Amino acid sequence: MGRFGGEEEGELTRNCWGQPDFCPEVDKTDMDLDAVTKQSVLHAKPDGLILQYGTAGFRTKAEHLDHVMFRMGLLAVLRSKQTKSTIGVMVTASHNPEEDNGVKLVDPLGEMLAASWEEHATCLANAEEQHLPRVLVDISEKAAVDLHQDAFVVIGRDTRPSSERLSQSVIDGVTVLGGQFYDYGLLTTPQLHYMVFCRNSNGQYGKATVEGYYQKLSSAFVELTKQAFCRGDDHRTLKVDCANGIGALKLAEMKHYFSPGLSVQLFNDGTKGKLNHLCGADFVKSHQKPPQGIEMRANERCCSFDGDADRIVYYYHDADGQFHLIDGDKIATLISSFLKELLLEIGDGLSLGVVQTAYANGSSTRYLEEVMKVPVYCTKTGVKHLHHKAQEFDIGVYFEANGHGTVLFSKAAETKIKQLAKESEDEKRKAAKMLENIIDLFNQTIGDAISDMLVIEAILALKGLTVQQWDALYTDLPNRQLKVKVADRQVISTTDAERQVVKPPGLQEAINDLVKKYRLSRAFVRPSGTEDIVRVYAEADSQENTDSLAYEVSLAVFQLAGGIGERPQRGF
Ligand code: 16G
Ligand code: MG
Repeated sequence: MGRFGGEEEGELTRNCWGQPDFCPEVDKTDMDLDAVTKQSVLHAKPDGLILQYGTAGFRTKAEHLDHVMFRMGLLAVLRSKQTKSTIGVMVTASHNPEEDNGVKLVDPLGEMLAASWEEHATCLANAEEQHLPRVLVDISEKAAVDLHQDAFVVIGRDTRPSSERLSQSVIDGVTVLGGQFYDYGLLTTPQLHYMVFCRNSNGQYGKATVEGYYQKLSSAFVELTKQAFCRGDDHRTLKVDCANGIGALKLAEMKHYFSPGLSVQLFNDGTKGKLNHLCGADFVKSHQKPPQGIEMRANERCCSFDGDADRIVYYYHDADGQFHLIDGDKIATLISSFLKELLLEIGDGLSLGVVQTAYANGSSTRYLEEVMKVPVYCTKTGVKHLHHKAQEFDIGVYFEANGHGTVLFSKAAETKIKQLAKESEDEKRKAAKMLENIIDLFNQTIGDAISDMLVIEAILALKGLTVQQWDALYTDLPNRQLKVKVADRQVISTTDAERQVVKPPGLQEAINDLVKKYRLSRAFVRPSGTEDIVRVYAEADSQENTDSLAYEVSLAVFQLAGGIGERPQRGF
């Protein structure tokens, strides 16, 4: 048998979508496909299992993922050769239950994997064992991969019990294709994104070590807050629910770097509870209640990370014991108003834009546009969509309501700010210096709970704002999210950043009629990218009306889009 598993070159075959294809003409001697075949047997694909590289990579029960991990190791090598850069592989399933796992690739600038490679990833993950070598060759050909190039892959993983073994499978994939690798072990997702960018910018973005990450963020935080703490406001504490995930380990290591400016008290640190179980940012946002395992006193500032620490939400109990959630929308508002003030001070005409999704509370959009006079844009759900839109501004703020977001500064904006911080006169220089530190404090590769937390804490300290004052910027419209089970969620297709349904016919008209019945109302539906369900979102003038609207829209989805199982019920 030859190195290509005995297949003849140029022979008519089927590609991974089952269409006839010609075996491509790449120099296969640069991939030891025999070795791949042998190793792959040790990471065999379960028969008939089809998975999709979704919004945030592959995600399913951990026991079904071994072959996917091995193959993403292979793919990372090809992507690294093609881009002539270091590529990241993160093993995590974020806020999903502990039994799940997942994997995503990180592109050279620390961004999410390019869309065309998501297709390659899906192809490779679903190839039957005997077609694997051919699919690898096919991808190399289609993507014009120079197989003579060296490849380097960095790997990180969260704290799930399955993650260590699965990241070993990634390493098997990398090494069998001759790639070099560095295994960072336990990392938050945003830390891995940071490492990738540091390496590909030759250290310009920062030092590609955990220590380098702690130092870069902490020194920016300390510099930025010097002014506030000089006023004597030096005793700030924050309670952090770490979702029993990786955020707890990393924050415990890091907190000494930014204390005494801020002291954090960690809860759900993984010593007792289960990952993401009744805690974490996703739980708090979707249930609109505090996590278990945290002691909250009236008016105390608390926040929750999700399982891989790329999302954050804040909250507090008021004196009457009422719970108040401060989600991604309000975080974006706080950050944008602070940035806008600084930009006015430096007066340099740099553009500021805010990017949201359809899930953004209507009150937040109104406040940003009408009170703050900031342009707001809406994209489809998923970080990559928001991130790309935010790159169009000098300064682009993006946040999903669920608490995932960051701020991007264009190269030109960064240069301008650095120059002003050196040259201009006093007031201007002070504002420019603050912006300079803010640039360093944000993780510009992806939303990062630790970095966002430090930015928020710095702003609150500098502005002398309490959590209640922040919350009072605007009042959220009551909102409700529901899930509907349908036979095939792909029967629903949407347009206008997921705000309008195109198919099935009649559904949008039905939603429009229902929305008309209520005041200040809005509703939309979209197929989830991470679960086998359709999501329904509604908001209106009162919680009662919102719940009623959400129920009626769910029923319309059930009836017009092939609902299965129990019909949606009134009351929650
Ligand atoms: C993923 C996305 C998140 C999005 C969510 C939507 C990334 C890194 N994460 O977690 O941004 O809000 O999916 O899930 O892109 P859904 O499609 O099930 O509503
Ligand atoms: Mg996450």
